[in-house]
Amino acid sequence: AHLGAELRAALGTDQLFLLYQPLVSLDDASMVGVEALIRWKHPERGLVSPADFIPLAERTGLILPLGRWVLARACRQAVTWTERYGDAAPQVINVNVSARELREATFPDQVAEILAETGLPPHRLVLEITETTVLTLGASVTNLHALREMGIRVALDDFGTGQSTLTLLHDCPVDELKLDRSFTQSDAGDRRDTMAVAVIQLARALGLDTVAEGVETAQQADRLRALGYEVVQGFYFARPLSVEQVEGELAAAH
Ligand code: G
Ligand code: G
Ligand code: MN
Ligand code: NA
Repeated sequence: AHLGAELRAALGTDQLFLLYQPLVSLDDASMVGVEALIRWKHPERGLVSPADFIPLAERTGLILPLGRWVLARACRQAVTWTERYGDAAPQVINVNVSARELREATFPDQVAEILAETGLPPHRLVLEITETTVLTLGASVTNLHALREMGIRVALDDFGTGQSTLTLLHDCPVDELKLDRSFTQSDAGDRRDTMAVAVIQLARALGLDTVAEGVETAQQADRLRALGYEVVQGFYFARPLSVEQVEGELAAAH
């Protein structure tokens, strides 16, 4: 059958599930948060990458119910972990949001409903959007303001790979910059490393938090620490983990 139709049918089944990649403090390697990442285990095709099915879901509009499901599932999981593991539980839950979702006039109300249903405090939710998403937002920058007024945090994902960055930061209300992994993974002193230097200076000047993505080696972690980055993500510290794997780590830290 058609992949789009199969994705529609998969919604609400356990073919779709979330993995959680830790956000780690460079200070003490503690798990300060997790990013929810969707996975689709197709019965015949095996694991289908979200890089393939999210664009499809965006084209068909299925991203709207799918995105609501991701958000509700992730918020509920964060609350469950806090109930079980207290302060050892990840403080924030990051959820990726597509342009199509953010453009919906009802999106802030939907998020508010999910927070009310799950009991997750708004400051524990971080919505990740891309520069491209913001550029296609148009009038719906209103939605970003509404979400931030509710106390929800907004992060610019893959920061540095999009366009019109400075204008965008001026016009668009965000709390956090996620340095794209192409800058994290460079060698000290090369051109891309210079971007890592510039981004933390920019973030400090604007009062924004930072996360450096895609840390794969101890050298990269040391370099980022020296530059002043405090929170990172990447395979060197942890891959996207199943619920059971996260709970294994939390039980050890509890
Ligand atoms: O997890 P992975 O690296 O395979 O993700 C590939 C892409 O899919 C990334 O750009 C990531 O942001 C995106 N992605 C993963 N999960 C979600 C989700 O729940 N919603 C949206 N909109 N994008 C997601
Ligand atoms: O676009 P976004 O930043 O949301 O993409 C998240 C994706 O990045 C996840 O699918 C995850 O698998 C991938 N990822 C996370 N850490 C690393 C890393 O250290 N190296 C690489 N190459 N990919 C990573
Ligand atoms: Mn992301
Ligand atoms: Na990311």
